[in-house]
Amino acid sequence: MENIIYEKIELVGVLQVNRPKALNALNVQTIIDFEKALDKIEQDRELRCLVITGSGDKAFVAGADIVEMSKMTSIQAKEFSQKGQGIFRRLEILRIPVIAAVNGYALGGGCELACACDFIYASEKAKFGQPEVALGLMPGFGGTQRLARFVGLANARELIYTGRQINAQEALRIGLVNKVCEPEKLMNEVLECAKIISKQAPLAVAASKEAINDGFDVAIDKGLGFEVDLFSDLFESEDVKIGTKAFIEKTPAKFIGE
Ligand code: DAK
Repeated sequence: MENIIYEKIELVGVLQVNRPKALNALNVQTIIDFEKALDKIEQDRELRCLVITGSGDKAFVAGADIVEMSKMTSIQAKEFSQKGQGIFRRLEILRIPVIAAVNGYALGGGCELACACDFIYASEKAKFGQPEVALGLMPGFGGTQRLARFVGLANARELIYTGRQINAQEALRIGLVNKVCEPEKLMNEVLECAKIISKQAPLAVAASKEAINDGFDVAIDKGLGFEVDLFSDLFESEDVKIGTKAFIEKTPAKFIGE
């Protein structure tokens, strides 16, 4: 893979978008490489958490590749948009949590990529924005749908209609990011959080993710129904026995993911 670096640190996958010369902008090749990495990640039953970040110290992802986009026909734009949306959706419904480690610019498709993750930690140097309207475009990788789920409709509208950039502190204030870290500490903080997630019962974490995602858009009674079903299903797992027994015996639980 030319534009994606993927490595595993114990049970945590780290996927790095790697086109630092173009501030990690998503061109067609990067999207293809991303798809390949995701194929591998989806099949890895050992993984407990995925972290997404950008190469270099300047950008997470500065958006879709504007140079490439400027030459696209509307048919190519549709294919590009569908491919990008497909990847982001796969991340959103991946059975393990995905954390965005935003180390710099997260603009346009970069902000949309971060919003397709479960939550975001940012470096003090991070900048977020949806500048598409300044290019005659609109968000095409889910920004009109997902940003509001992080920051509410009014904040999302303002960001999308003005195209303005916000810094990490403002992103924290409006709920786009969970935590702001010193740049050199960002990855450690994210990996620390991923490690804590990795120690929990994987089926329980996956079921929680599914209930949160599926329940978000439906009437509360329907969402609570999803929770009941997923909650009761867990009682068929070994990990419930392991977790509850460990609590009673006052020993640490060692989950097996079954
Ligand atoms: N695409 C291509 N190249 C980019 C890029 C991008 N998005 N962002 C930066 N680069 C390149 C620059 O052209 C420059 O290349 P060279 O000139 O060195 O060859 C290099 O990265 C370094 O950037 P700068 O020299 O500009 O660095 P600065 O520090 O001065 O500025 C910046 C950093 C992030 C403020 C600036 O680079 C910038 O404004 N970049 C563009 C940010 C942006 O507008 N991003 C949103 C892109 S639009 C859709 C699907 C998806 C989308 C839309 C529709 N469908 C098909 C419906 C998504 C759209 C977007 O994401």
